[in-house]
Amino acid sequence: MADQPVTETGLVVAAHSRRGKLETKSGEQLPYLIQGRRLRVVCGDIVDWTLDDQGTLAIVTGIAPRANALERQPAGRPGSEVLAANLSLMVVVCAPRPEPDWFLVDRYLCTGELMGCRLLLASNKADLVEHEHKQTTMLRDYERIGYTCLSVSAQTSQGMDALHDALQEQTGILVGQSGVGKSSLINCLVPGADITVGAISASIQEGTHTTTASAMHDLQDGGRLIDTPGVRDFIPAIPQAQSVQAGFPDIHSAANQCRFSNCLHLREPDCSVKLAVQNGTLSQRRYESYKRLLHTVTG
Ligand SMILES: Nc1nc2c(ncn2[C@@H]2O[C@H](COP(=O)(O)OP(=O)(O)OP(=O)(O)O)[C@@H](O)[C@H]2O)c(=O)[nH]1
Ligand SMILES: [Mg+2]
Ligand SMILES: [Zn+2]
Repeated sequence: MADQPVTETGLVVAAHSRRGKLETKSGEQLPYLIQGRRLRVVCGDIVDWTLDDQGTLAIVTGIAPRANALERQPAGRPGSEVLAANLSLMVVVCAPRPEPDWFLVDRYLCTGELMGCRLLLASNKADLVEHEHKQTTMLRDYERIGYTCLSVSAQTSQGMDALHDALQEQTGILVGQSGVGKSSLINCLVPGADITVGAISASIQEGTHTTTASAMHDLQDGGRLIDTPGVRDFIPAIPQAQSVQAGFPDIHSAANQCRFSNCLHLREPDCSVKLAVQNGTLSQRRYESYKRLLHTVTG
């Protein structure tokens, strides 16, 4: 009788529908194929695998329970789509060009909070000084909430040591609009990564969606970092309206004097969140982000 194939565990470092690449426990990288139609594997997943008969391909047979998952609601259809798993840190990348979408930044921060991730805002292209003032003002707002914001430049390497330090021993993910420089930052942090980067379109001043699949990279001195395709839209998969405020620490802490414990801070009387917006202790822009996201979640 033939020997039973030995099942081992591995870490998914690249995933494209049924195929991808995993890292074995000994650190070797192997291409994989998923067995069965129902399994859906993403970057960061820990999977069970056996070697195929040729000894060159890993056959993935199962996924370990996820500690957390980055999930979005696909536009126009119900349910949720998992984009990456088992993350300890989310780095939300923005830049003065393309024109920042701060509501998108807020949606990512909310998602990271609900996932229990550490959060970091990386403002890239700090070398584009003509935009410095506006960018700094926005970042100060986020710092006031308690988020760490780093001004970095993949071009001049400004701030890269601080970003490198923040990523130590973390499983991090870079998220943000197309063209903000996520792949460029990884090229800076990981010698030899050599990821293709794409120019900002001259006509519409937007990124050109250069990265098309997530991939995980090992950092020098420990830590891993996932590069993701840039997005135009990202609708977090949040099951209940009440959860949204748990993803906005500034709103959550202003809510302690609301008359109703289940106050959504919309039209309820004696709402301390609305009062905080009126007297300027809570950012009107963040409150608007909260309301827009709440509206999206509740349809
Ligand atoms: N001036 C300047 N340009 C940068 C910097 N970082 C990246 N860029 C440029 O911005 C453009 C987009 O960079 P990418 O790294 O491809 O951006 P991305 O976020 O990975 O984009 P997608 O893969 O489409 O999501 C390229 O032309 C880069 O050269 C920077 O620090 N300063
Ligand atoms: Mg990219
Ligand atoms: Zn309230």
